Amino acid sequence: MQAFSYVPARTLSEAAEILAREGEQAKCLSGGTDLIVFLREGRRSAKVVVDVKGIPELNQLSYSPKEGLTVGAAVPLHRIYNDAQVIAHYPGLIDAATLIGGIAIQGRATLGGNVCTASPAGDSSPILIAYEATCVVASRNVTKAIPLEKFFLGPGRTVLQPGELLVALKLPPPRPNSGAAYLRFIPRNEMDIAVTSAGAMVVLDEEKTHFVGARIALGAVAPTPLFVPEAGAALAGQPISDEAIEAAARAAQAAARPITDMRGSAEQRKHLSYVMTKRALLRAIERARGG
Ligand SMILES: Cc1cc2nc3c(=O)[nH]c(=O)nc-3n(C[C@@H](O)[C@@H](O)[C@H](O)COP(=O)(O)OP(=O)(O)OC[C@H]3O[C@@H](n4cnc5c(N)ncnc54)[C@H](O)[C@@H]3O)c2cc1C
Repeated sequence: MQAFSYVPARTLSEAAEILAREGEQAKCLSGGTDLIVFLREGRRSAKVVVDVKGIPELNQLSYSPKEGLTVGAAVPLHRIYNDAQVIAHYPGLIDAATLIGGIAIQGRATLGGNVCTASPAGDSSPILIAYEATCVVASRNVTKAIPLEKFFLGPGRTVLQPGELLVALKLPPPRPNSGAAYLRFIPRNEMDIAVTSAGAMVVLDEEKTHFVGARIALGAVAPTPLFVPEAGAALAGQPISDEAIEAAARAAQAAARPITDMRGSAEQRKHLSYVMTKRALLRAIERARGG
């Protein structure tokens, strides 16, 4: 592995200062489950590795009915899926957090690192997009908020500029009568990367007979995690019916533009976009109805 200096940052301004000074040659380290592998394989290079796990803002995990959920970028997955508020209010996030790697990986890996790696197949992105997550991004001078669906540019590429880091992901409070779910298709039960995945969040009316709205996102079917607003639009205002769900699943399938690789063919992924969207929607509806 290429030699690098290791700097454990204690404050946000210290990290931002180093990132601004070192530019492209500085990399943030959270759990290291991607970064260390990438550095070892020569897929990333770094002169300075800035450990961000000791920065308080990146370690916050808080929920309020008014503000929703704040997940610091360095909060490991095990803290997220063991958190009573996340379990109660964001079950779709639990679906994803418990799927990533195995127990050992979940002890270190973070949602922040998962989205910053920007894998099209990353398991957290579809459900975070469905939940309308916003990225809080900071640099030496500025803090800004970016909707997650606008965060990705391509495989391994995000809108983050040299000198910027992800501080937290913010999810709005769950709407009344809403439910969400995340599912992925993999050939084995665990420790594998999604062939195709879907995250869905639905909002139902008071009677729970009609959709008020929905947000659907897919994984591993495009160069970035793919938000499909057409699928949500196919549901808005419609009665909950097989026809409406079918229309949304077909819209997701139409939006998917997958490639063929060692994990699956483009044709299989197109089909899976339909199947996984349907299943994620059915689970989200069940949860919205209290199931
Ligand atoms: C055995 C194994 C199994 C896995 N299984 C899955 C799986 O099933 N599903 C899945 O989605 N992933 C899987 N992964 C990958 C998953 O562990 C990572 O994507 C993880 O979530 C990244 O988080 P991290 O904290 O380890 O990030 P790190 O490795 O520390 O960082 C990842 C990237 O993000 C950057 N970064 C980190 N924090 C910040 C920040 N605050 N601001 C800006 N940039 C930052 C780093 O510089 C690096 O480029 C697996 C990995 C392994 C090793």
